[in-house]
Amino acid sequence: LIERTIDIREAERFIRLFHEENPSAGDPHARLREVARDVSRFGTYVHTFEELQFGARVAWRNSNRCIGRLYWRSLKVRDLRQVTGAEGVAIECVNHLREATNGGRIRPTITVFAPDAPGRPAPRVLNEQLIRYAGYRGADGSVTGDPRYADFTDMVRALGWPGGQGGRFDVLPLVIRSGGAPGRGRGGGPGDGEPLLCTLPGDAVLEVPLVHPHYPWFEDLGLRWHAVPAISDLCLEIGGICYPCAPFNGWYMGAEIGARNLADADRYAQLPVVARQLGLDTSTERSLWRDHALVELNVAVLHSFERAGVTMADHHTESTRFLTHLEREEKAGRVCPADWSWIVPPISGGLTPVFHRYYDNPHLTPAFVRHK
Ligand code: HEM
Ligand code: NRG
Repeated sequence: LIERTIDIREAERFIRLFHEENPSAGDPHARLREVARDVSRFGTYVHTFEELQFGARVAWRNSNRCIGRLYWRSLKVRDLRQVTGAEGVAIECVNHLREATNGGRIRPTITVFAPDAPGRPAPRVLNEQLIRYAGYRGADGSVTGDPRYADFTDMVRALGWPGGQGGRFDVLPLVIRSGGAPGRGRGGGPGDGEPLLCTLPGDAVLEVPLVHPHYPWFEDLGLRWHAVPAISDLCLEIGGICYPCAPFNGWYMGAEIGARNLADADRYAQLPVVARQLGLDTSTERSLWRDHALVELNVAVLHSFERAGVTMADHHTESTRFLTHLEREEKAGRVCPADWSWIVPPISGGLTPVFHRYYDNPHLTPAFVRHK
């Protein structure tokens, strides 16, 4: 929510960057004057489509936690800034998933909805990602499903979500808080009234059942994961303007699922289950049963996505691509900000080249930021 005008210095810095990196856009001076005038009159200004597209791509390029940035120039930008209502946001999030999923050939995509304007906050998606699994709390304190979303699941049930099948992989509904409207006596506060709940239609959610290339019993674990990671709770900040509703996706790196979502003790905690099936000695850490089970789980994830024809990267390939990206950025005369602790994969870190070096890590804009 912005009550005041946007920061003109941020706007000017962005316009200069846009013209520097896009020589065909010509001299920035006319545009700078226009932007300064709009900001002084209206407290904000409107990006051209080219500025928006460039801003979103550079926000990806500046994402210091992201190993997948080699293809930042090919991000598909869906301009839906005219959509200001919760229903419209829900419909277009579903369309985003359909277009980005593309039958398994995943296309990195961002949908940009209306920005915050002075006194008129924009709508927001409250889900952390467009597709996430519910976590149902049992009477004994255990959770069925993804424990990470137990609080969120409580919240949507309080809002009237009847709940799915009560299973381990029930897709949560979208929860969209509508924006405020000017002059409606809302005091500029974000959408009063209940947020909108929207069940994702089945054809918008591609999922992959997990099997192992050598162990038939693996299928009986009943594990699965969704094809598309689509982060929906970060603000896209470009030239002083905040787009609070700008869900984006790329494809998964297998280890995100195999070494974290299904392996973490506070998530699906599958390592003891896999180890038991493998007949490993779990009575001592020195048998490295956890490590062995972790590798087999990750083999299953990569194999299953490949079998299903769904785009996924392995951590070795994605690490090599990231070093190529670093080289290209250096050649272009830019520093590539990177956070070692997020870039290094959560499995076999030292086997990947990204482990064996340090990185610059300045905070650059445009950027994806977490607002309160
Ligand atoms: C984080 C991979 C596309 C922006 C990450 C992480 C991985 C990753 C492994 C760390 C996640 C974690 O540890 O939980 C990839 C791959 C992509 C891709 C393989 C394939 C194309 C994108 C795109 C964007 C993006 C298209 C934005 C336009 C980010 C951001 C984070 C991140 C902002 C940090 C998220 C946070 O702070 O929670 N990415 N990414 N990535 N990525 Fe990417
Ligand atoms: N680890 C999270 C997803 C974080 C972002 N990862 C990507 N992003 N691959 C998870 O759901 O496991 N992306 O835009 O492709």
